Amino acid sequence: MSTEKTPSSVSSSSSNYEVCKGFNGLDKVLLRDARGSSAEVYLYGGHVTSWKNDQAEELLFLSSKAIFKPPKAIRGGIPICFPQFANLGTLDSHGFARNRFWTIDDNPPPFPTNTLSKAYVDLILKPSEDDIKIWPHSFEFRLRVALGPGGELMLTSRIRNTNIDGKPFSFTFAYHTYFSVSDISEVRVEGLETLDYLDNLQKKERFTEQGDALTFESEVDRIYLSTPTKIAILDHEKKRTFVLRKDGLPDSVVWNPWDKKAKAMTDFGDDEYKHMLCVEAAAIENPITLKPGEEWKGRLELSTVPSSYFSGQLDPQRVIQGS
Ligand code: TA6
Repeated sequence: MSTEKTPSSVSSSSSNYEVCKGFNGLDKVLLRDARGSSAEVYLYGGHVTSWKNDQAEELLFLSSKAIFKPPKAIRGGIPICFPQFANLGTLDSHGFARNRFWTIDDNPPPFPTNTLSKAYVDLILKPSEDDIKIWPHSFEFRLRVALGPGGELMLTSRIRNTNIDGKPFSFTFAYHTYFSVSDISEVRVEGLETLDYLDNLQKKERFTEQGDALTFESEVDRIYLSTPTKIAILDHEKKRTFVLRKDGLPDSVVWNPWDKKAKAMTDFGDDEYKHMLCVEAAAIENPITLKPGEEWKGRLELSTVPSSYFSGQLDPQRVIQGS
């Protein structure tokens, strides 16, 4: 991964962000919140590659072998899977949004909710002629990436069907988030207990999760169905709990390639599986269908809480049931 250049600051009445050159000269947007948290978004893929708290600690995993060169998707951060999740269709794995160049949308339509901080940017993706050849639909995909007053990272996708031939279209979707964890064998995921899932390691056979929190000791690749709007990822060693909130995204994918798959991936370090976990807010089981003129919204909010026995935050139920 190569060097970076000095940013040029862009401040509009409502938002302020900086645009600069990232790895391989790719354009990226820097967001900074007054309290010190920050985020980076590459226009290539509309891809968040960094989210840091007010202590400048990186909260997302980005592979040291990530390739910042089209058509390869960036390994880590938050790739966006659209209009197809994984191989659930005729397109390449996870669709094409993650390996297209997005642009900054300086004149977005009114945003549904008030973004409290000014640290946000609006991106937009529209299909190219080549995209329409492989997926014959016209759409506008607007993505707002924002930092909240408490350092939360919020991604809001608005996808509109702009077909003029009256045709509806259907798609599947995921925020393929790579969380940075201290030691995968010390991590627990709370909120998916007793739910059904499709196991990608067993031909998508359907199983029911046992009662306890998820822990990890081997490869996992599962699509949990109809999951709660809040999920907790507890990293004991870091005494940190990630809280994932989601709207319009009923499913959750949990993935860790473990050692063998890690070795097989050229853009992933052999031991890096120990320090990452993907928990992905998704819409997979029931594809989203939009008629012309209709718009879908899918929102992800990530935050962290210190998890210690004293704060009671180690009691995931308090995290899941709390505000
Ligand atoms: O989200 C889980 C998954 O679909 C896994 O099956 C694995 O393939 C992973 O995504 C990574 O996919 P990628 O196409 O980025 O190599």
